[in-house]
Amino acid sequence: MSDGDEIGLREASDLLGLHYMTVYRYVRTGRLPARRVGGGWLVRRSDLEALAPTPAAPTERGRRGRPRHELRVGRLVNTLLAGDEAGAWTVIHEALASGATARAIDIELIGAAMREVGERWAAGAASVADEHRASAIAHRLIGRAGAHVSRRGRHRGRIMLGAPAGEMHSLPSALLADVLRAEGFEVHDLGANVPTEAFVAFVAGLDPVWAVGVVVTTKPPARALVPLVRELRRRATVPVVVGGAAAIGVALPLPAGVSVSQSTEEAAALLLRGDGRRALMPSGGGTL
Ligand code: B12
Repeated sequence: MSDGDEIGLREASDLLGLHYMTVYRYVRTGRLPARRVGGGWLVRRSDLEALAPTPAAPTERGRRGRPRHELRVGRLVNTLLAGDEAGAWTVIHEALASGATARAIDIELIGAAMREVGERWAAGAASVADEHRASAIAHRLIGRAGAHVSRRGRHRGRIMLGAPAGEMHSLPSALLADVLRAEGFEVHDLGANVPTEAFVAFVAGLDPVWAVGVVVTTKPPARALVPLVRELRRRATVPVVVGGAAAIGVALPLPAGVSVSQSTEEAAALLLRGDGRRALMPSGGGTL
C-alpha cells in the first residue's frame, strides 16, 4: 500500500525530468530505493530529492518554476551517472536547439554536471567506476557538441592546451578548447599527463602559436608544472596562461610572461588576447 509519499516511476521520471528507463535503471542498480508492488515499483518523493543536483546559476524557468538550466544540469548528472549516453546527449541536444553557446554547453552545462558528479563521488553517492564512466561519456558529449559550436572558415590563430605530467584531469582543457574554437581559434588539446619534453617540442614545432594554456586541477599542482612552463618560455617564446582549479589563489614560482588565471573566464580572455604578459597574482607570486 502506498503511504502518500510514494509515487510510481512514471511520475518520478517526470519530476526528475528524466527518461522513464533512466529512473528504472536507478531502481534496478539500487541508486533509488523502491518497493515492488504488483507489476510496478513505488519510490519515495523524499528519496528523489537526494538525486537532485546542487543549484546552478539561474536562467530561464522551467514548467515547475525551477530554473531550466538547473533542471538540465540535474538531468545531465543523472544520465551521466546512470551511464545513459543517449539520454545525456538529449539534454545537450535540447540546449543546442535552444541556442546555447559553446560556453553555455561546455562550461555551464557539462562542466557543472561533472563538478556535481565529483560532489556525489566525494559524498560516497557515486563509485569510482560511475565517475570514470561519466567522464568517458562527457568526453564524447564534448566531441559531439563541438561539431555544432565550432566556427568554420579561416582561423584567427593557434592555441595549445594541455596538462603537465602527473595531472590526470583532461576534461577541463577539452571544455575550454571548444569555447576557444567557437571564438575562431584552431585549438590543439594535448589532454592530461603530457610529458614535459613532448609538450615543449610540440609547441616549438607548431610555430606560430598564439598562446599556450596549461591547466592543473588536482591540489597541490603537479610538480611538473613549473619546469614545463619554464621550458615553454625558454624554448618557445609564446604567451603562457596557467589556470585551473589547482592554480586558484596559489603562489607559483613562474617566469615572466606567464599569466595565472583565477577563473575559466579569465583564462579564456587571456588566451584569446594572447598577450599573457600581465602578472595577475595579487600576492605577487605570479611572476619571478
Ligand atoms: C572526472 C574526474 C576525475 C577523472 C578525470 C577524467 C578525465 N578524463 O578528465 C579521474 C578519475 C581520472 C580523476 C582522477 C583523480 N581525481 Co578527480 N575529479 C574528477 C571530477 C569529478 C570532474 C573533473 C572535471 O572535469 N570537472 C569539470 C571542470 C569544468 O572543472 P574545472 O576544474 O572547474 O575546469 C574548468 C577550469 O579548470 C577552467 N580553467 C580555468 N583556468 C584554466 C586555464 C586553462 C589553461 C585551461 C585549459 C582551463 C582553465 O577550465 C575548465 C572549464 O571550465 C572532479 C570534480 C570537480 N569538482 O571538478 C574530481 C576532482 C577534481 N578529482 C579529485 C581527486 C582527488 C582526484 C584524484 C587524486 C583521485 C585519486 N585518489 O586518485 C585523481 C587525480 C590524479 C592526478 N594526479 O591528477 C578532487 C580534487 C581535490 C583537490 N583537492 O584537488 C576532485 C575535485 C573531486 C572531489 N570532489 O574531491 N578525477
